[in-house]
Amino acid sequence: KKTDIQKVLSYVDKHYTDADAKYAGIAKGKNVFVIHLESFQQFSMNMKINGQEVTPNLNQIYNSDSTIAFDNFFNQVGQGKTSDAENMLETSTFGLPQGSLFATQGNDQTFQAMPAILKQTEGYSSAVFHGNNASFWNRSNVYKNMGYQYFFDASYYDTSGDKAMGYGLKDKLLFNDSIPYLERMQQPFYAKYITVTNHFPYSLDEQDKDPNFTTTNTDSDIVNGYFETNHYLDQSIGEFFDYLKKSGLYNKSIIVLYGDHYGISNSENKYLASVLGKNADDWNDNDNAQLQRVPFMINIPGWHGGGVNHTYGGEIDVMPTLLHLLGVDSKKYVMMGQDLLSGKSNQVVAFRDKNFVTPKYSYINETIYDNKTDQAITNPTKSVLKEIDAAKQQVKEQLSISDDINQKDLLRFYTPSGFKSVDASKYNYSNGLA
Ligand code: GP9
Ligand code: MN
Repeated sequence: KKTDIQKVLSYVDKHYTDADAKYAGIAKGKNVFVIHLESFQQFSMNMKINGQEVTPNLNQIYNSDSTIAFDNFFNQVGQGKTSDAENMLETSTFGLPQGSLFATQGNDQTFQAMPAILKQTEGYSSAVFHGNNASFWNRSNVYKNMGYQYFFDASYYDTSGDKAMGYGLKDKLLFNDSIPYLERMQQPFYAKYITVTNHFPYSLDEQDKDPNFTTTNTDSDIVNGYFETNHYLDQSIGEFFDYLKKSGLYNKSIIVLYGDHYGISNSENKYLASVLGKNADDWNDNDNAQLQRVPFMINIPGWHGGGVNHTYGGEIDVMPTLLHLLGVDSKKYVMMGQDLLSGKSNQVVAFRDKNFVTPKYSYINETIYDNKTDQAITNPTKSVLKEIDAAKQQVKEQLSISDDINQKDLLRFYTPSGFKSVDASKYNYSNGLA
């Protein structure tokens, strides 16, 4: 077991990327909002339908020079879906090859996660706001092991009648009804909001539809509904930003927004093709892979060095990127990802099934694709093969090291210097801020 963790630590050491001085610590001491955009994909950004923007508020954030936005950022979830995304963002390790880590191992897993690290290094308090029940994805147990101080789940809000649907409290109400709790939190805080309204099957109550927004007219109700719930989610973000600005919290905070995974499944993508200006007839596996892009943006009010960054990366890379922005020395933490702003990340994006995407090529179900032409390379040259083989090795190693850590609970055997193990019994989520 000692040798297992040694292997992990030498991997971590070899893959560590130093912060770029341009970004190191630019958000030090700020409150952090992490806004989880449920099932939200990158293609909706800046998209217009019938001349209207689907997500005008998110677009404004995306296009702002106070925002670092990524347009080659991929979701890397497996069967754990939302819970895998959360796990990657909080720990920079992957979900499991099968099932959900949260659900199967969350009760007594050893985590060295964002809330505990930020508490211990910079004195942050922490909370999750979510309109579903605490037991979904076993969150209440996992969050305690991650060191979350508060979890404001469905029981903290009025979810009666038409205030909730599908997976819980509607997003506009989640943001609005969380304010009394948020305002009592000690600053600086790390606050995560998990939205739910933009979740399959993408239906909205009539009164939640914007009469000024008309969606697509494809043969798929899923696709047409998707843009409507995208638009609702976007409005909820707009309302929350209005509140942040009015309350003065905005200038003391940074806001991280990310999409957790696809909303439109591969089988439905042919209906999406026409909306994206593509041909459904020659749709291939690489088209599906390229659609695994989701937003990742960091809005830093008062700072103006932003723009759209084209670095390839994924959810596994958020934690190292964020820690450096917050001025936290991250070298001693066990992370499978790399700082996307370091300029030194390897840009090989692993999917949970070992397929992968790089800036030049994609490797999907044993086929190599050229990203310039989107066509399969049937007779790869020696040099292409060499590049692909090297990337294949990297992906295999990254996933297997991550699985070793999680399946064997290896962090039991390693405590970063100065880090105090989380004591889950300290947390009780039923009494809020009392
Ligand atoms: C429910 C939500 C949905 O609480 O987070 O999870 P998903 O179905 O997307 O994994
Ligand atoms: Mn989800």
